[in-house]
Amino acid sequence: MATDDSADRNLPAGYRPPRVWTWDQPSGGRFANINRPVSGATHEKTLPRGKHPLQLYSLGTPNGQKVTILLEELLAVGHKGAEYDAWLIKIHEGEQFGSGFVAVNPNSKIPAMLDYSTDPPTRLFESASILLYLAEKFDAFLPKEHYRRAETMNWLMWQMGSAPYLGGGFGHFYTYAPFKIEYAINRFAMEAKRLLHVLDTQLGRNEYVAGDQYTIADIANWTWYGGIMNGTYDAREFLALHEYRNLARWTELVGSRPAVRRGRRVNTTTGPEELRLPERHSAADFDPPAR
Ligand SMILES: N[C@@H](CCC(=O)N[C@@H](CS)C(=O)NCC(=O)O)C(=O)O
Repeated sequence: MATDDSADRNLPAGYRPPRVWTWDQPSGGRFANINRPVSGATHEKTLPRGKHPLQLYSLGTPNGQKVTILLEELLAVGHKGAEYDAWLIKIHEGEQFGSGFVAVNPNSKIPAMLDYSTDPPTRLFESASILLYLAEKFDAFLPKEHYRRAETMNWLMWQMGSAPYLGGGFGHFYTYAPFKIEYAINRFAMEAKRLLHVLDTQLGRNEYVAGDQYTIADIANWTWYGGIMNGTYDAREFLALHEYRNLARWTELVGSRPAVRRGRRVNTTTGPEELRLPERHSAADFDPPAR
């Protein structure tokens, strides 16, 4: 509840929250047309199914790329069972509200996955849940020793808890909101810098996020924190990202892995043409198209 009795400083000036909030106007901004205050399907639509046991329904955002990077890493070390079909879900067109998608993820967010190698098929949603499921299924990128495993989980959960501040808070108000709100930008720039400093400090003491091994904690954090270092939200100058030298080292280290380079292309539909791969159904899809 607001503590200041004067509404003059509110934005817009004079605004007072009503006694009961009602959904009577779009909020403006990039996601206004798809946001609703209720969950559930808006239309009937079955999901496509390809030939592999793992069916991924996603988009090449930081949360989506986590899964495709791990799948490409698993394939790179020889886990043939990690072959997958990656289908595109156009979230800006509301495809996450189709009945088939909602049956896999009642929260209507990418990434979502079905594993048909189990009976009944296993449904998966929440990117960290998918990472953990795959790491356990293939016994890879998740250390077994007590301390290392706990550290991996610590940093995996830290990333999941911090993403709404980095993306939904800083990214939203600095980049996507229809107008700039100083209060919101200050609040979330402060938090974004604090988070960047947490990770930079950890990477000053360790080669990888959870210690001396590359794990699912690196994959989860790289798509977000490596992303912002590489230009997401166009905030390099605003957040003085050059200050985070350890983060810069690790961003480059992880980003140069061939599986990371492949995984980040999957379900990507924007950016340079050669880095896009809207759908992926086999390793051959990465080959440059014949001219
Ligand atoms: N905590 C979820 C967040 C997933 C999420 O926010 N996905 C976004 C794209 S990165 C989405 O599907 N947005 C569509 C919408 O909000 O309707 C996860 O890590 O999987």
